[in-house]
Amino acid sequence: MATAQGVRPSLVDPEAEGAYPERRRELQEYRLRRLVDRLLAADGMQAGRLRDCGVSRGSDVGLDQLHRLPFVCQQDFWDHYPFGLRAASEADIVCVHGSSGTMGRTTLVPYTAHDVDVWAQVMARALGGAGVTRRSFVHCAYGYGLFTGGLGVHHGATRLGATVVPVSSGATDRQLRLLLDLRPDVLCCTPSYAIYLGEALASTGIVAEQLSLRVGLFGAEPWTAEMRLSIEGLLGLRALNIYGLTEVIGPGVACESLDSEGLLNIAEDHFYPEVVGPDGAPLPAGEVGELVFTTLTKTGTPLLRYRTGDVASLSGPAPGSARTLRRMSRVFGRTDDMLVIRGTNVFPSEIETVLLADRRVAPHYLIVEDRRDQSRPELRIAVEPRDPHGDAEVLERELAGALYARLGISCIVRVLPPDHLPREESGKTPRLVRWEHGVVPLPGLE
Ligand code: DLL
Repeated sequence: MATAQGVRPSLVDPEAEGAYPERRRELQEYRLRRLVDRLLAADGMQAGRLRDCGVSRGSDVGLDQLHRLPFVCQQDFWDHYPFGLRAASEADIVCVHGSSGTMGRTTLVPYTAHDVDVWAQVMARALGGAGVTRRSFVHCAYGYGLFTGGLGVHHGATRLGATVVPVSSGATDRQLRLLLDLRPDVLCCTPSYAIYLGEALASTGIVAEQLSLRVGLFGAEPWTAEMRLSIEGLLGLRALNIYGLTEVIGPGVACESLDSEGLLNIAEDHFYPEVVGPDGAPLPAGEVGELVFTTLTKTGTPLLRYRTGDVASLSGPAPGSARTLRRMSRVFGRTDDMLVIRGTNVFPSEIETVLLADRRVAPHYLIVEDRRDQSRPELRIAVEPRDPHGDAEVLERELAGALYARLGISCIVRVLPPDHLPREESGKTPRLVRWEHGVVPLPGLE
């Protein structure tokens, strides 16, 4: 496997990944109609909404009129907790996955054997696009459990015939030992855990060149180009972005490949993407809005027009690539984590871009939205310096200046001592905290 820029990894499923776009659209159209028939037959909440729109069979709908069909959203999962959106019979469900959701409420999603098969297939494609082959050794440090990260990568790696080491998350000392002893070429984990692992390695005096890693698939939380550089520097690999969500399937909905030019190829033969504005109206390619997915082939919990809350844009296929799939940008943020500070809209990832562009800043930060005075919200930002002996006051002043120049708002920046910010060893790292009353969420940020 080569990871240099310009490498074109072969397709795992040429018929699906390399189909003529017109041919794929016919397939999507056909699958959409069958999906609508499945939803109507299940006679659940989504069937009711379809009938309210005058749809009584699949042949009533087409991709051109998709925007007229009703949405489904996370609140619907909560309102019908635990399994109210299930469309298959109980006997056909083979597993349940879940996420704690962005508002801390659990969303549970039942999968059929068919869904798991689709998942393995799209994950195998994602890994293949990163140059992973049957000869690869995949160190999977996503959590195994209700969270889809660990098992999703696992299904895809075994489908591909690679060797997967199901290390799961946490127990970092053991992870380091396995990275050295088993010499995997592929690492899969959250980007924040990749940083954590890289720093733990560096603290033991091991340099990236002593590792055998060549590529990593990092996702499950937002990250920026600046974070990518940090990970690549620490671990000596090519860092690719993988996206997905439990409600739709888990990881594998979209993934960068070595030749996708920084955007993520969408498995759009299974997950039909749209981007909509705040009013729900579809936006043209290139415009940034909320991602919406229709799960064309799922049977356990099929979803018509699921509003993800994730903010991104759509693009056509990578020019000259054998992959003809449409691509999506990285996720810029979530509709529910967009901060409105004194009238200015800010996504936490824009703040990350500014912070990590400064080489004096370590890739750890926390944004505190201070709303104790509702009429004058403040952003307080904690960072850690790479060099503990640097001038903290100068760094604070200069970062505040850079944030003002980029975002147009003044922020209070505090440089805290190294290792002062909380690290998450077993999952997604919270980067944003709201402070409405009580004591400061992080000492030193007052
Ligand atoms: O995070 C699935 C996953 C596992 C994706 C491993 C990639 C790798 P959930 O726990 O349901 O599923 O969380 C889904 O995480 O709606 C996004 O807000 C966020 N997310 C996932 N991948 C990315 C990414 C998994 N690459 C929620 N960039 C989604 C930014 C991401 N955000």
